[in-house]
Amino acid sequence: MFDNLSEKLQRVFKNLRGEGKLSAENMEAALREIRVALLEADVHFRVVKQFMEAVKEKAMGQEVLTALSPTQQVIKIVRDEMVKMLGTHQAKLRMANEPPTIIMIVGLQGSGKTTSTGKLARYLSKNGSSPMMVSVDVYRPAARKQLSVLARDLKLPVYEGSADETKPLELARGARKETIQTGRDILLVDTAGRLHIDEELMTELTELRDQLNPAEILFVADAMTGQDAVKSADEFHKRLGITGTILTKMDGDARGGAALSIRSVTGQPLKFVGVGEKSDALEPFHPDRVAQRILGMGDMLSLIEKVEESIDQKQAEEMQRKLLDDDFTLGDFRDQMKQLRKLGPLESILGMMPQLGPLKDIKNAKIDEGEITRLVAIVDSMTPKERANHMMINGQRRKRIAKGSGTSVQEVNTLLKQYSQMRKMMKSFTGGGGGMLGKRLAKMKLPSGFGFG
Ligand SMILES: Nc1nc2c(ncn2[C@@H]2O[C@H](COP(=O)(O)OP(=O)(O)OP(=O)(O)O)[C@@H](O)[C@H]2O)c(=O)[nH]1
Ligand SMILES: [Mg+2]
Repeated sequence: MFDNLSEKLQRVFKNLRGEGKLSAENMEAALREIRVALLEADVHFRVVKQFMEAVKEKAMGQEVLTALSPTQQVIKIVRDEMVKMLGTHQAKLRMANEPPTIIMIVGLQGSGKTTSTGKLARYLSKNGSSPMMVSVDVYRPAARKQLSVLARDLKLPVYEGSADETKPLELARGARKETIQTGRDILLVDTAGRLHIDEELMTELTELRDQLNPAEILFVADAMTGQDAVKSADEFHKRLGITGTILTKMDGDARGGAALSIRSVTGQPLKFVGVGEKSDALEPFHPDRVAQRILGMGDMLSLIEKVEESIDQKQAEEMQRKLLDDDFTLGDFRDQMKQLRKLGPLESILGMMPQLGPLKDIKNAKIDEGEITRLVAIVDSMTPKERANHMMINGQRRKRIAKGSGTSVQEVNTLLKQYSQMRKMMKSFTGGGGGMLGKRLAKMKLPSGFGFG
């Protein structure tokens, strides 16, 4: 569904990455392209405006993670804002304090209310609830029949109503009573739809709402109808106060932008998406996963997440300073190793960093978990003085350290050699003559341990 948008955004990021440096101009250009991509994907213009303002402000501002390259930062900002636009958290269904919880399903004709009622009943019963359904669509005889058939297939109860219950309010009242009497905890109320929002429908829905006091009023929006879905969501919300949206027909080929706009426009979360006609084609809506899918940069995004999770910003800056001041001790070396371990397998990290091109060979460094653990043990067996000054570690001391760490003198020697090499290498990167690579690395401030081996 988001194929087009996804493709365009990825192109923007790819172009950005191609630029050696992120300047105000290419940033402007990238932002312009992102804006056009969103509009073309049918995202509501007001939402686009908000989105772009937020991205711009952050991108130009100081709110940056120095462990990421400038391009990665732009991607991160766009990702964060996208998640925000979609709702940040997965919105759970609200439950009433006292059962039964009543959920009203509302929306325009043909949006998928009845289908979604069945899907939701199935979902709830699979998740430990015992739902009851009722259709209060008294205008089309087939409408209630449709829900009964669905319920029968699902082997879930539907309230059929008695002969004297001919009005929506009467049916709803009867259904609620039946729900309580049969010990069910949730009542799903499928309501009638109209081609357009009209007074009569709204009055009926507000009366139902006032009588039922529902925990949820879910607006069913047909993703295929684009901005119309956004507009009617907005109107339903103003008249009725919806508590969330079910977005149907996400399996279709709509551009998807409307889907991205409803939450921002109504202020109410997207709770579920319908992805097919069958009863099991309903998914809870996960803003982060959808953003991920749209940006289509799984690897880059997970790297960003890993860096966010595991790199202590202060520590990284401190490390940077130490490298520059030639103050990088064995203790720091150990700490870097520990950070590397938190980041996960070295190869996968390096694989995720396209701008490390010239450093690709380091992939062969092959530092594995066990090795890091051994290195850490060796450094731990040194005295603070030894860690501060590796030159003092003579043969006698090496023997002691090997014994203390359960390793061999050979391994201690190797570690010391690698540490010296790394210092030399890092110094050439971060010190004056480091050239392009050094400057880049310095800017990224990633754990420098991978220079090792
Ligand atoms: N592909 C696809 N089709 C869907 C989805 N949800 C509903 N439909 C189809 O949309 C059509 C209308 O669905 P209904 O559930 O009858 O819609 P409604 O809102 O109850 O319609 P009215 O009661 O007439 O207002 C049916 O053909 C459904 O199979 C979905 O997520 N994906
Ligand atoms: Mg219906």
